[in-house]
Amino acid sequence: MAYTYDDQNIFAKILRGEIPNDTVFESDHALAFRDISPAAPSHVLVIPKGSYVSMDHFTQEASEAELVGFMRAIGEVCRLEGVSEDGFRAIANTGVHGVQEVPHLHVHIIGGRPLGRMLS
Ligand code: DGP
Repeated sequence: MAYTYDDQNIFAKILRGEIPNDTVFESDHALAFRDISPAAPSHVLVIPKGSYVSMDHFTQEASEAELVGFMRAIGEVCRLEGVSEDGFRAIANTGVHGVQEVPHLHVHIIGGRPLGRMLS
């Protein structure tokens, strides 16, 4: 599948500094910031700095450095948020069926309370 990236999406604007964000972690390849509508005491969005719509797009086209940088950023956020020990959920809502609102790849890191099962 060929992907078209909309550079007017909200996360692209955040990356360009056009919209403020509450940054938790930043590296060469990733930015992590607090979700505007948190679902739990800790709710951080981790995004690659490159223009990728989804995990499929990202893993097809990103460099090794981008791939590693993104995964390391997720680990950093978990440690910084203190959710590694008790656990958390990492979610990448994707496409229409996944109810993805913002068409820039993002992984939700949600934790800080028991989350219950979620497989529906
Ligand atoms: P989804 O694409 O369905 O995974 O959800 C997008 C998430 O992004 C949703 O939890 C709310 C969050 N969000 C939307 N707009 C903004 C924004 O301008 N700033 C921040 N920090 N979060 C946003």
